[in-house]
Amino acid sequence: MITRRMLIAAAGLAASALAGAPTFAQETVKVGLIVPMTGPFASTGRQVEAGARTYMAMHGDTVAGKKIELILRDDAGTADQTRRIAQELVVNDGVSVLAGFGLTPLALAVAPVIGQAKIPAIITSAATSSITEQSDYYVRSSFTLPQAAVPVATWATENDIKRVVTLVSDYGPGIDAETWFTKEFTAKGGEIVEAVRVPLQNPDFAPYLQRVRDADPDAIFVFLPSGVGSLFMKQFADRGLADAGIKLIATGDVTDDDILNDMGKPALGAITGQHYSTAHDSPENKAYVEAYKAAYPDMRPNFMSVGGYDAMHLVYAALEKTGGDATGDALIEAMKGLSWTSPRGPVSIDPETREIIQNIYMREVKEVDGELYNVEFATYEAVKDPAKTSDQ
Ligand code: VNL
Repeated sequence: MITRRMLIAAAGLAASALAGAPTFAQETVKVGLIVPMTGPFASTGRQVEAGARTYMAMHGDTVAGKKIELILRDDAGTADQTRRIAQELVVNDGVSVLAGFGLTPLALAVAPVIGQAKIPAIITSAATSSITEQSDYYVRSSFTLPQAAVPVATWATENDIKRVVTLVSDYGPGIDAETWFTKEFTAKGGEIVEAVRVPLQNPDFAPYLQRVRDADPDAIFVFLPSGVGSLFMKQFADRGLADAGIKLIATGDVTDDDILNDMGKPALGAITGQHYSTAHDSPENKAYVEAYKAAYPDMRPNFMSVGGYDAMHLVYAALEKTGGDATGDALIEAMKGLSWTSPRGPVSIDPETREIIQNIYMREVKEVDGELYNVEFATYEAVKDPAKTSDQ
């Protein structure tokens, strides 16, 4: 005989079984963020983390019924560690997405891991064009050096700059910057007087800058990775290049908003091309800078931070599109073709190349209210990575 007491007990059991089971709406999607938080490129890691966390502060930590968990890991800028950490995050933590990768060799190190796990890796920082060709699971929220360097070259030829010395870090993004600046600049009638490549680690610019001064070009075109610009700017001033009338043109990595304010007078007047400036004038950027500074009062958001911010947007928007399906193939497919308004301006993900299509702004370093900023004065709209466009 079934008694009333037995029924109540059964109902209680069922209720507790339900309470114990993870309800669908509470499921967690883990995002593994691997960046250098220590070592010479720690500023990149700090900025990417701050951008990603600011996105979550502004948009909450649930999307499509899933709770988003960000797991931050420091690879100290060493490719072996990037690969090992990526493996651990996949196998032990069960992440659905990887993101980060402060430098090109670090991004390249995870290609075999994401290919095997079949999960997306969102590149927030590294900017050598060819990285995304090494796996179908890469998608980029940063930029590529050809994308930034070509507009700088176009602008130079239209502004009476005829003879240029190029100076770049001697690795992937530097070679990309040199190649694509030169291609555009010479196609439009400019002349490259000399091409200088400096070591990535501990560069001493002084001897090279002396050579540049002797060559007496109209301008020097420079690419150096984020963080290295301060030392360059000091030696540029010390060697009297600006006084000799040699103009500084560069990709925005050199006048990085993170360090620009400390560069002082020598940076004034530098002309750069890039996709993000703290000073970008839009409601979206105003809201971003405000939220960022509320959480990180001692920092200024730079282009690395916006790579972190938009990486999180990619995760959120892809999950919304898949209705919460966080399997790798569903996510990477959903990311292709997404478009949105970033703090940097209008952007989209090229479905063919998984590269970000974005405006490249020409900027001049100016003093505004006692601080140095990259002030935008011209826009090249919806620039694709030229290294992957067949008509180039
Ligand atoms: C890279 C490109 C790194 C641009 C950067 O800063 C940068 C890279 C650390 O691809 O290694 O500003």
